Amino acid sequence: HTPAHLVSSDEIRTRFSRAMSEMYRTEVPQYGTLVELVADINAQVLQADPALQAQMAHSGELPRLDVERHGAIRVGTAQELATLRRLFAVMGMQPVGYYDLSVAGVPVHSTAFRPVTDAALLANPFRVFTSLLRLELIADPALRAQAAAILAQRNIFTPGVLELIAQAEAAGGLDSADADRFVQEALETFRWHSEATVDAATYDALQKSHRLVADVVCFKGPHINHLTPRTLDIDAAQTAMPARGMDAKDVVEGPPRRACPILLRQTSFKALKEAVRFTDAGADRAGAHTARFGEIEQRGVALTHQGRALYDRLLGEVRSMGNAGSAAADYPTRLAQAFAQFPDSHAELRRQGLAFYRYSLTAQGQAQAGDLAADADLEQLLAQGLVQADPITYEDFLPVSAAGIFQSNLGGDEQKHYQAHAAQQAFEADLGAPVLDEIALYAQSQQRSIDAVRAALGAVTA
Ligand code: OOG
Ligand code: NI
Repeated sequence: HTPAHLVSSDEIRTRFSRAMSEMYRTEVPQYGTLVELVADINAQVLQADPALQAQMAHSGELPRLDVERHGAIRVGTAQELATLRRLFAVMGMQPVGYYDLSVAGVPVHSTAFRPVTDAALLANPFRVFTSLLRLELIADPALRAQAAAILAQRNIFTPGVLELIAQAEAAGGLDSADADRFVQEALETFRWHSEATVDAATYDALQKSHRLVADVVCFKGPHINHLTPRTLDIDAAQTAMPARGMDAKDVVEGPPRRACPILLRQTSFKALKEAVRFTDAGADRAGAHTARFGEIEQRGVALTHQGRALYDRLLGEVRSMGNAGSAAADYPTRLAQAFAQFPDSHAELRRQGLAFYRYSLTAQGQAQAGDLAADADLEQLLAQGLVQADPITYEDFLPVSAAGIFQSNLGGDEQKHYQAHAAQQAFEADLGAPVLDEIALYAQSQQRSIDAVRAALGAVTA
């Protein structure tokens, strides 16, 4: 627990996510437009769907909706990744999940830093999808060595933030004034720098290896490349984007539209072309770099291992049909057809053990708690209206979707292929810690809610 004079890590995370949002709004004004669009659509959806409004109010998710967003960054060295882990820990964010993007032609592997407890997620679920460049996937040994040498020379953290991280680790937190300083210093790591650290020729060579390699290696820091607000109707938002001047990606990544949303659906507006200055600027050409974009997402219920396996199988089937993948014109139709096999009511998802739920006593259940056995059958209690089951929101990411988002925003059409394998152990060694298993976290959260229901029943009976 946080000593009295220190602010909570939830509070630091909230201040940081607000500061990031303000900074990105100034850097990429279309992000501000997107946030406004999402707010309009969310208000309409909640007004039109009182049941959803009631369910989100009951689960405590309504107040977090307006502040909810994720961001993404890409770093180049183990030391950068390990220091980010310590920086995010000050804000109560732990590395959750391992994502291998090399299978999708992107030379990185990733984790998501996010809060993990039920209370912290409700307070502010801010997450940062964080990717580490896999230098070993640069084929040309000379270029690989050059990239490593360039990265070895940069320091993406201010001296101030390094001191404050150490101070927070030693004291178990920061007081309010230090928390504000920490936020300001940490922001510097995520800021956009238009001066590249390399000359135009080096940028071109790295860009040719993979556009992402140039993005990671050629700048002073790992600029935040998007921030993503949460919408309650991604199709409505997607349709409304062009009218507000945004160049929307063609398809929504993830599962199709359903009555009971599962996992995560995402779409983005394409990255902007921004002026950059190389170290030999003025010589021959004006530099430009495309990296930063906007994204929106709709979150649904978290799936069990079994539900996730079904999702992966159905998505795989749709994507392997024809060779255009999700670019094919009939992709949305095929996706919807394939997912007809995925039960689409919460009762079925629950009964078949496909998704996670948080159980609680209803008002009626509380009134009758004394007359009920602590080991009463949950489904029966649900049927009797004594217990209610709220879907547990998926707080993580999807590798195939992430690859789609990466690709649509790197520009260029070339599709790379890597003979790489998932390398979770190497990633964790670089991170300096194991990543948490997201499905275990959802299972624990569900189990805690069941234990609490049984305790409430037992407490009165005993
Ligand atoms: C990260 C792309 C992945 C998501 O929401 O799946 C991502 C990146 O482009 O760095 O943010
Ligand atoms: Ni994203």
